[in-house]
Amino acid sequence: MEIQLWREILNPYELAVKEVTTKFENLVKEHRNKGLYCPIERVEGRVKTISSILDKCQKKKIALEDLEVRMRDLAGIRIICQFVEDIDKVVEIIHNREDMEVLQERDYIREMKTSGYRSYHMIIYYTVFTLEGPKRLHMEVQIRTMAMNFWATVEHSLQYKYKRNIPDHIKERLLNAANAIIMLDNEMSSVRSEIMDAQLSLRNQASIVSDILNNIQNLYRVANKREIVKIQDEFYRVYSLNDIDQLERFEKQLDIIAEGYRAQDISMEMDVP
Ligand code: 0O2
Repeated sequence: MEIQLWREILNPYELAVKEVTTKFENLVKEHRNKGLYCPIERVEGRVKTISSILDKCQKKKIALEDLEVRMRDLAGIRIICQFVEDIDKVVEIIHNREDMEVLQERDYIREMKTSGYRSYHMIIYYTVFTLEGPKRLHMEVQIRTMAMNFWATVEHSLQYKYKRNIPDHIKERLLNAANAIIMLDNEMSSVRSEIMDAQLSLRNQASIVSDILNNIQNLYRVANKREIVKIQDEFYRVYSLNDIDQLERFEKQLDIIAEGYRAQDISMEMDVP
């Protein structure tokens, strides 16, 4: 097939990967902005490379004219979660979306592959809009924990190195590692709520500090120097107490001072062209 034709075929898949990645990333952002825990840690996306497509066509005896019907992972999204429990939540999110239609699901988490591979796979339909009009295409979504992802990435490199013929002694090691990863994920699940609390409060603290610094910076333009220095010193004092309630109280007091000076509006007014 001519390179030009490959590009024409793969372009809509690239668009689909970009759109779906952005949609999931935005979901993460929305959760964080609202101070909510997000079951998605990060999102990756790729269009299968031409050499990988040719390899798979050969292996699965797929004729090039059947490519788009039979190779359903030309577009692929990988959703990485922190905890195993998050995976079911992501699956539910995908089922509830109106822009994605689930065609097939494979649960390699409850039923691990003989290689030790674990991941939740979904094939979905997704529609992109191109010059030629709407195009409904297949997309593979792989959902797994960070630990499962680590294993799969390492094993994938070994598959490549040994041309899918990994020696038995390495296969055995990989299976041991896969079992260790099941244990690791289980251990992490047992302290999930502790970890989630810690992460939320860390993010909350970061957002309070950024709000305070924003206000101090704006006040620099309007308040007198001595007052600013006092506020700054007070901020360092409160910060060093390592007490989120005190920091929150300081943030509110500073909001009132800034409101008095209309300092909060300054940056917005300055942004207007
Ligand atoms: P690549 O290079 O990652 O794209 P189907 O795709 O449905 O026609 P298949 O391949 O049996 O048939 O589907 P399956 O088993 O759901 O696997 C699809 C993808 O999952 C694979 O794509 C891999 O990305 C991943 N995967 C499946 N099994 C393993 C495994 O044992 N180890 C690792 N590391 N990844 C695995 P490709 O096209 O095989 O490869």
